[in-house]
Order: sequence, then C-alpha cells, then structure tokens
Amino acid sequence: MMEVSTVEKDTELEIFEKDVDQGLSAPFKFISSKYFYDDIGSGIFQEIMKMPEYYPTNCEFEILSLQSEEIIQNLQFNEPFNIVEFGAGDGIKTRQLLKKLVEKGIDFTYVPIDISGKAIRELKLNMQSALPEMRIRPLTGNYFTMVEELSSLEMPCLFLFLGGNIGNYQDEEANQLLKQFGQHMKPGDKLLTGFDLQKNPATIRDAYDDKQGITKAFNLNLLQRINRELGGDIKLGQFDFYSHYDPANGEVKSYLVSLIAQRVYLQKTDKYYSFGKNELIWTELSKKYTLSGIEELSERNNFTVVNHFMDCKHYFTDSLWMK
Ligand code: AVI
Repeated sequence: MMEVSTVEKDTELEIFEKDVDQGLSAPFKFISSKYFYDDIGSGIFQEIMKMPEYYPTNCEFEILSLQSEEIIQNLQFNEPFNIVEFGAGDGIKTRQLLKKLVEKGIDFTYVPIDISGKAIRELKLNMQSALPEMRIRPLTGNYFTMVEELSSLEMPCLFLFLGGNIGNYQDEEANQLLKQFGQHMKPGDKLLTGFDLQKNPATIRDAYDDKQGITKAFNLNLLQRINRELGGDIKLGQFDFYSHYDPANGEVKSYLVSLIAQRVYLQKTDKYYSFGKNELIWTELSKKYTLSGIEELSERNNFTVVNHFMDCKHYFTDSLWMK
C-alpha cells in the first residue's frame, strides 16, 4: 500500500493552516468540507451513513445490489480491467458490484483510493475477508495526485465516484474535477458517478439535520481538528450547527454558528480570529441534481451518458458516462 510520506504530510498541514487562516479571515467565513475527513470525521461519517434519515446510502446500496448485472453489461470492456474508486470509504456498497464481477469470474483489479489511511486499511481487510479471490491494490492520497499515477495504466478502467461526493463540489470545482478525471481516461473508459437527486425538500432537510446530532458532531469535529492540528483554543460548546436546503437551486448548505461574540487563537498562525454573535462558518455544500442537470454536466466535460441507474424511489442515480 502507498502511504503518505512525512514530507507530504507536512505540506498537507501547511495547506490546512493556510486554508483555515484564509477561511476564518474572510468577511463571510468558510472552511472546505474536505477537512471533515480526518480519521475521527471519517468514523462519524460512517455513523451518518447508518442513520435512517440519510437515504443516499440505502438508495445507492439498492442500485448496486439490484442493477450490477446491467451496469457490467454496459461497460463493454475486454478483460482484464481496473476498477478505480475515488473516496472509497467503507466500500460496503461497492462490494455489491465487485461481488457480482467475482461471481461471474471476470478478470479485474480493484484500486480503491482514499485520503484517510485508516479508512483504506480497514477497507482492504474487509474486502479481503469478504472477497478473498479479488485482486486489490489500495492507494492512500488525494484523487488528483493518484489519478496522475494511474494514467500510466494500460488496461481499460471503470472509475467510481460514488456516494454523491460530486455534490460537495461547487460548480466550477465539479467541472475541474471531471475535466481532470477525463484527462486521465482513455477512449472507452467509463465513469460511474453517484448523484443525489432533487426530491421532496423535507426528505432532504431531515437527512442533513438529524435529531441525534450526528451531523452536528461531524461539523464540530472540524473545530476539534483545528484545535488539535493548528493548536487552537476553540471551545466547541460555543458553536452550534445549522443546515438549510433551498429547493430553488438544489443546494444544502451547512454552517457552524458562533453562539457568542468571541475570539479564538491558533498557535500555528499565531493569530486571533474574531466572531460576532451568530456569525457563521460555511462548512459544506451538498448539491442535489436533476437528470437534465447531470446530462448538461456530462456534455460540458466531454463525456457521453451511457445510462442512469436509479433506485426504485428515484431518489438517487449512479450515472454511467463514457469518455
Ligand atoms: C460525502 N457527502 C456526499 C456527504 C453529503 O451528503 O454531502 C457528506 C455529508 N454531510 C452531511 N451528511 C453527509
């Protein structure tokens, strides 16, 4: 397995410091949701995925459990090939697709990539015990660096970007990400992306504002991470969580709310950051799509839509695109 080197870790910490400094100094404070996923945050996200309100997990599980056969037929690959998964997480959903391929005796290698070393180690162990006959080559790191490395692979590739992660990118970033994926794909390679679809707004609201406060803990962990990694003195009890879904544009936006006027200090930047009472830090965008919006996104980035695979409630789609 490829581990992130100490040098890369230092650079990552410097980038985190720069991003937090910039985000907390801005007139409208923000910190990217990519920083949710340290080992603790990845663990909390596993809990979110088990919540009854958080429907995307079950919907995608259903798609991959019931429609893997059709997805495989749509690939039209000559064997052997690679299945490269970005942001693999615990891989339970992906396992439904992989299991089908193993059962059919298809020759492929599974290449999961995740930023969290702990998540990828656990994934490898789980996959090896569930599907011992499958070839697996896990990678730890960020998509962009890893995608460069993978571009040297000669075999046809199916890239997986599941879980609706694309919804966490702003339009410009999503286009950039898809362009980068596209640049490293050969003609005929496929990309299967999970998109959460627009639906009854109350269903979406409940998924991001759970009564148990797990999503709140997920957001507050960002402050804990700042304390731990940047030497902060942030008191978590002085912040609340707020999320809002706007059906007019399909955007869920999540925030941390400063409950009092306060100053926090970070040793790493050697700076104080002031908050007004009720001032927000924007932490996450979770965009909900329409099928026509997905098709536009695909065309804009020079892909062709092969098929949409939707769950029975049409809450979620895994959309298969071709380069
Ligand atoms: C990872 N990502 C697709 C999740 C989402 O739905 O935006 C992260 C999440 N945030 C709050 N709940 C789940």
